[in-house]
Amino acid sequence: MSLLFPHIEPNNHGFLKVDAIHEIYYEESGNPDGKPVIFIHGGPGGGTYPANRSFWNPEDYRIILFDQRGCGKSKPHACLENNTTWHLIEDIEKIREHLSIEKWQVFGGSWGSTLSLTYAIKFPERVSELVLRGIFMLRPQELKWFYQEGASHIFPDAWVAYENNIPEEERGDYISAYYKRLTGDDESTKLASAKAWSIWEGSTSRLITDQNLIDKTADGHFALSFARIECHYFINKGFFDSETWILDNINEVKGIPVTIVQGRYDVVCPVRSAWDLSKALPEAELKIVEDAGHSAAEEGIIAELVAATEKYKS
Ligand code: STX
Repeated sequence: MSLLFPHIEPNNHGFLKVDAIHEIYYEESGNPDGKPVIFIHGGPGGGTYPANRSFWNPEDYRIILFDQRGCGKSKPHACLENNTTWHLIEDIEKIREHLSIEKWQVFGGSWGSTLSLTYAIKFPERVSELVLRGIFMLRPQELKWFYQEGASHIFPDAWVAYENNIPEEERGDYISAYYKRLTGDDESTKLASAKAWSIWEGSTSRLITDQNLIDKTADGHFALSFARIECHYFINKGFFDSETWILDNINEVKGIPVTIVQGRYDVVCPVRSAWDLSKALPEAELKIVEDAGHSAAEEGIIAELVAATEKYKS
């Protein structure tokens, strides 16, 4: 049984030209006079899907989705130029102004939580609430856990393909080794590396491995933007000027209601980060779902996310 609201089609969609290179896809669904919410997708590099519209009652909410630079329907695909956290923050403001929205709910999981928190730190007056899932703050220990050593001990079977894509002498720093291949001139190496990187994440995102998610992450078009953009952000440490930038600046969001939904067995973004965030934000509500992993598609996670959007709807 799905606890999501029924599938809906957008009432409006378009492309916003944000600079000389990038055009950003955005769409609006639900009630045009409802409470505005913006959905911030993961990765970075993941893109949005129609099911992402269904975390809110469409009678109550004006639901806005957009594909971050280089992802989904945004153009040019997988482009790393002019593509940093700070460009994405500016794009969110451009979409808000374009749609004449004063203030909105900001909803994001995984990298979507990183970007949601960063936006709220920069523009707290624009955020009515934060609904966050699978907390990721892009700290060195979080990257090391998933891309170097840690998650590899829980999924050694899935790790083999990620590891084998890189020659032994370069395995001391997988992010650098992948970056070289994902940004190099050899198209077949680039595609093979993108798939290996992306499938690793697809194989580890659900409590119970889901072949549909693995197939999605194995798709060449998806993998190229997902892997290239993720690796570009990670080698650049999220373009933050300190390793703990979000926690260092968390005081800026202290007036905003925050709900954090976190799977206990999230192997991509372990619960430690949600815990650290909730300690820094004592007013935030932390919901640990005992039988879930990282994905927003897991039942217990959906139930808590929908409970939060229902609570915040009026
Ligand atoms: N990246 C985490 C993230 O945002 C570190 C993310 N994790 N899994 C996904 O996105 C997919 C479900 C798109 C594979």
